[in-house]
Amino acid sequence: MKTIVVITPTFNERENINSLVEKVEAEFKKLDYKLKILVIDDYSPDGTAEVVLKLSKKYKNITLRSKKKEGLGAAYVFGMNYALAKMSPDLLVQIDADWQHNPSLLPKFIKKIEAGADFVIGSRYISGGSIPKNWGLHRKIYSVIGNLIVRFGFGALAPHDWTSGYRMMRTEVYTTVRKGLEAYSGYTFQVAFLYRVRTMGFKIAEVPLVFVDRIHGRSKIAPYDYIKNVIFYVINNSTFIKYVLVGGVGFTVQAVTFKLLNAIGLFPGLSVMIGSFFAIVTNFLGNNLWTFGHKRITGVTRLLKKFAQFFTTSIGAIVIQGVVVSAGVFLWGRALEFWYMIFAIIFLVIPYNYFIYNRFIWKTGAKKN
Ligand SMILES: Nc1nc2c(ncn2[C@@H]2O[C@H](COP(=O)(O)OP(=O)(O)OP(=O)(O)O)[C@@H](O)[C@H]2O)c(=O)[nH]1
Ligand SMILES: [Mg+2]
Repeated sequence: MKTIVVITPTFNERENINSLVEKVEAEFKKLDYKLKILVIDDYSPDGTAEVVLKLSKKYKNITLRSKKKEGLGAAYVFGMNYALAKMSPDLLVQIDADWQHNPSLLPKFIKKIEAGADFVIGSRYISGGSIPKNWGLHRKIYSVIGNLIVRFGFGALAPHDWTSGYRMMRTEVYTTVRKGLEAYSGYTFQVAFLYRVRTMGFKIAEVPLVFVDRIHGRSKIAPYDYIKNVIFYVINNSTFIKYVLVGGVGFTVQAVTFKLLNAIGLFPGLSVMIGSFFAIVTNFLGNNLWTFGHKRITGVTRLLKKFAQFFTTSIGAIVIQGVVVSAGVFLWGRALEFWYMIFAIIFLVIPYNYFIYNRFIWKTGAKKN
């Protein structure tokens, strides 16, 4: 029989933990799994630990570990490492103690695993899932926008819910992604964890989660800090967002040079060429140092060779804009000429360059050439 370890982190969940544990126990009566429950409590001042100790007298499969307060991610890393060392799990579960993650979904999670998934998420952003109707507008916006930023940054159509903390996984998923996870001691842990799971190519499934508001106790999340940390994490890990930001700087350099040179009396045709050259240099350096920093080109000869290649491919972007703007003017006249250029940049130049950079300039294994 397979062993499943359900880990729940607690901080001041005295009013929730008893009924939650009872419900998890009840769910597993119907299932052919050996259940173990692991509560990671950060010395909650409200006496959560005493309630768990009482429960552990009634159910022999409950373990309580207490530690100093270090945040949600730290509690999970501690709990998962403990489970690996002492509880021989085949499956691991992350569940909040505050009843926002209904244990009645656990059999559905297990079905997904049995059907071949490695990692299952209780998802609020798929059909059948939802966030609380009574949440204030700002909380709804934080949650929805936070998820969209992550999905856009990572180019991820799926999974749909990156910040949900209701998850089940095969143990090997954790052992594969665990290295370095200690760095994410707070709520960003969930995003960093899932990013690694997805990057390693594990099969991810989602189960709709109706996420209700807490009834007892208080939320520990600081939404503003949370979304700020998530955005930093995504920017730091998303090649595409870095590429767009560097492109924005390049565009600004070009515009400023153009205006300055024109102001000192240079012929605009010449200013625009000098401006484009500066933008190309800015893009090359910015992308080499930051966007593709993990594949950085080094050495004077290689840098010059790659810059020549970069310069040549940039001509493609110039031609694309030339063709689109000319076609626009030819078909619909000059009134919208600026917008033809913007259209060409957003829908053609950005994808074109991104493709070329990944495929030719900073291609994987580029060091060998
Ligand atoms: N051990 C431990 N548990 C924590 C810590 N912070 C939060 N938790 C627990 O993690 C779970 C989720 O925390 P919540 O504060 O409910 O966060 P949330 O569910 O994202 O936010 P709400 O929707 O506002 O409840 C709960 O079971 C908390 O008790 C912590 O620092 N240590
Ligand atoms: Mg909660």
